[in-house]
Amino acid sequence: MPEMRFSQSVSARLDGGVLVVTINNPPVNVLSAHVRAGLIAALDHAADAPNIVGLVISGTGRAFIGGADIKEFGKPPVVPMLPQVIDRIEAFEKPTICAVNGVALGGGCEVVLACHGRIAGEAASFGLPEVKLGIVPGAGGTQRLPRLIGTVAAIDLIGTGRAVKAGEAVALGLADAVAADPLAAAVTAVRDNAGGALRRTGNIDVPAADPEAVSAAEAKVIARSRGQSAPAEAVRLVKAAAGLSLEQGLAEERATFLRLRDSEESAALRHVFFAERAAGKVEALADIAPRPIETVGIVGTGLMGSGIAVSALTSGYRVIALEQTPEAAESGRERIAGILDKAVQSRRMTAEGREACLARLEATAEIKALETTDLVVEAVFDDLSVKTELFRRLDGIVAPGAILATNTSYLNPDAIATATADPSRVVGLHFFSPANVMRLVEVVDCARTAPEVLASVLAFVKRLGKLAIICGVTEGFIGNRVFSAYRREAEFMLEDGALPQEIDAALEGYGFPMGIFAVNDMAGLEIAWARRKRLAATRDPAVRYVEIADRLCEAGRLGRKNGLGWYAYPDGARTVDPAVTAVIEAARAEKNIAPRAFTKDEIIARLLKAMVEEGTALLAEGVAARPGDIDLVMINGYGFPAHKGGPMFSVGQNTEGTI
Ligand code: T1G
Repeated sequence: MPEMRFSQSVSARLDGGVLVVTINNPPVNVLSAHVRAGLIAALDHAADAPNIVGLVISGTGRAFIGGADIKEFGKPPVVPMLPQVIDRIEAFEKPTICAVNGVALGGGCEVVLACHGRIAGEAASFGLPEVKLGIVPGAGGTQRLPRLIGTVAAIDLIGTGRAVKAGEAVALGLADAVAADPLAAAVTAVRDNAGGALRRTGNIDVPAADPEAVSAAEAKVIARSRGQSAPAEAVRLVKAAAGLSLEQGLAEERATFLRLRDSEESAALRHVFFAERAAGKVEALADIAPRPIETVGIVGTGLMGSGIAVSALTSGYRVIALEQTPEAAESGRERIAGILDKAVQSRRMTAEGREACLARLEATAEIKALETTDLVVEAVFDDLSVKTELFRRLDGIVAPGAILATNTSYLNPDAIATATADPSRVVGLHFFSPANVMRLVEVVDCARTAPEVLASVLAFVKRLGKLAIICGVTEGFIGNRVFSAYRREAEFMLEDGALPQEIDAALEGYGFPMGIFAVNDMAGLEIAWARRKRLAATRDPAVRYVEIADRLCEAGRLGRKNGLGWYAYPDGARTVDPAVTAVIEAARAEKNIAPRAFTKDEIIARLLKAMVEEGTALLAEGVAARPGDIDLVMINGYGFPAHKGGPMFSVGQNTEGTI
C-alpha cells in the first residue's frame, strides 16, 4: 500500500481499512504547525473515505508526541490550533485510537486523552508536565484526565507534572492496555470498535471523589510548589472539572493557560528548560566518541563517596569502592547498602533492584583492585597532599585509558593532576551532597584534560541521570564562588542593619526553601571557619571583612548539630537567639556602623546583584560558558527558585534564542 502524505511530518498507510497515521517530527515529535495541519488533513481524508473504518495515531522514534513546541510560545499563533485538533479527534465519527510508542507529554498526552482508545507500548510514558514550565495544560488535560482517572490521581499527576510508565498508566485508567506491538493492537482495537458506540472522554462524568482525599492531594501539591502559581491553578482546574460542562471547563482552562503562558514565572521556567538542554553541550566535542565506562572505582566511602557509589550502582555501573582498611571497606559497604535499604523502604527501588546493585559492588582495601576500572572518582578528605599522593598511586595502577576524577570542592585539580604521568586523563567531578539525590555535578575541565576524557565523563554524568555543568578551574568552581559572593553580601547586610532572620525571611519569601543563615547552620559553620582562618594571613586588610561568623564559631556555635549557630535550636526548631543579635550589635558598634532597616525587596536586590557580579566575572574569566549554566548551578545546587530563572535570568541575562 503506498504511503499517503498529509504534511511534511504526518504520513499514513492503510492497513485493511484502518488508516495508520504516523507522526515523524524529530527529535521528539513536538506538535509543530505542520504536525497539527497533517493530523487535520488525515482526519479529513478518513472522514470522506468510505473504505476507511477508523484511525490509529502513532509516532516514530522515541517519542509519541513530546508536547507543544515550546519554541513557538510567544510567537503569533498558527492555525489549526491544538485545541481544535483535539476537539476534532474526540468528536470524530470513526474510532480513533492511539498507539503510544514512547513519551506522550503535555499536548501529546492531551491527544492521547482525546482518542477513543489508548494502547501503550512498553516504552510508553504519559505526563502533563506543564506546571514545570509555569503553565497549566492548554488543550483539555485538566478536564479530560480527571474524567478518565478521577480527581485525586489527576491532581497528583497534573499538580506535580510527574510522568507515569505504561503499567501505572493502565492501573490508573489512563491507558487501556500495554502491548508489545502497540500499533498492531491499536489496529485490532479500531476494527473491534468500527461501527460501535465510541467512548469519548469528554462525555464521561468525572467519578465522585472523597473530599478528604482531594484535599490531601491538593495539600501535597501546594506544599511542594514553593510559591509558584501554576500548580495551584492546575489543581483548581482539575477540581472544577467535576462541576462544569466540558465546554465550560475547557474555556476556563484555556484562559488560565494563556494568562500563565505570558507570566514571568513561565518565561523563567522555559529559560531553565532550554538552559538544561544547552548545558554540557560543547561543539568541539560533537564528533568525539566517549570512551566506554562500565566499572567505576570510588575512593573513600564517607558521606560523599557512598552517595556517588549508590548513584553509579543504580545507574547500572559496576562499582569498586576503596577504603584504607578491610574494616573501613566493610563499613563503607554497609553505608551503601543502608542507602539502598532506605530506597527500598520508601518504594523508590525494589528488593531485587537492591540485590542487583549490591551484586555489582565490591568494597575493598586493596588499591590493586582498581586495575580493572574505566573511571576512578576520588572522594577522600579535601587535603592537597592526601589527594596528590592518592593520584600518584592511582596513576601507576589503573589502565592507561582509564580516567581519574577528583571530587574536590576547593583544591586546584590542576595541582592534583601534576601528580600523574598523564594529566590529560584527569578531570574534576564535583558532586553535591547527598550525591545519590542531588542532580548537579560540576564537571571541571582542567588545563590538560583531553577532549575525549571530558566527553566521556559528560556521558557518565548523563547516565547517572544528573545535570553536568562544565566549569573551568577556579577556587570553589562556579557554585561556591557565587555562593561565597552572596554570603559575603548577606554578612555585609548584617553589619549594615539586617538580622539573619530578616535576610532568611526575604530569601524564603522569594522562593528559596531555606535562607542562607539557616542553610549555613544546617551545613555546619566550622569548614568555612577553618577556611577563613587559613586565608587570614593573606587577606587584604583594606577589603571589608565581617567578623560576626568568626565570633559565633569562637563562642562554640557551630550550627545545627550542636544546637547553636546563627539561630538556636531548642528541640530542633529554628528560633531567633538574642545572643546572636548581641554579637551582631557589638560588631556594628565596633565599626561605628549606625544600623538601618532593610526591606525584603532591598535584601533580595542586593543579594541578586552580588550573585550576578560574581557570575559576570566567571563568564569573563571563561570559567562558565553561559549565563544559563550559572543559573542552573544556583538552582540545582543552592536552592535558588527555578521559577525565578536563576540570578542571571532575573536581571535579564538570557541564554540566547531560548524564548
Ligand atoms: N518543545 C521544543 N523543543 C523541545 C521540546 C518541546 N516541547 N521537547 C524537547 N525539545 C527539544 C530539546 O530542546 C532538544 O533540542 C531536543 O528536543 C531533545 O530533547 C498545549 C502547552 C521529550 C522527554 O514539557 O521532557 O504541551 O537541544 O535532549 O532526553 O498543554 O525533551 O537537541 O536542540 O530533552 O530524549 C509539554 C519537554 C510542552 C516536554 C525527551 N512538553 N521535553 O528527552 O531529549 S507544553 C514538555 C522533555 C504543552 C499543551 C502544553 C524531553 C523529552 P536540542 P532532550 P530526551
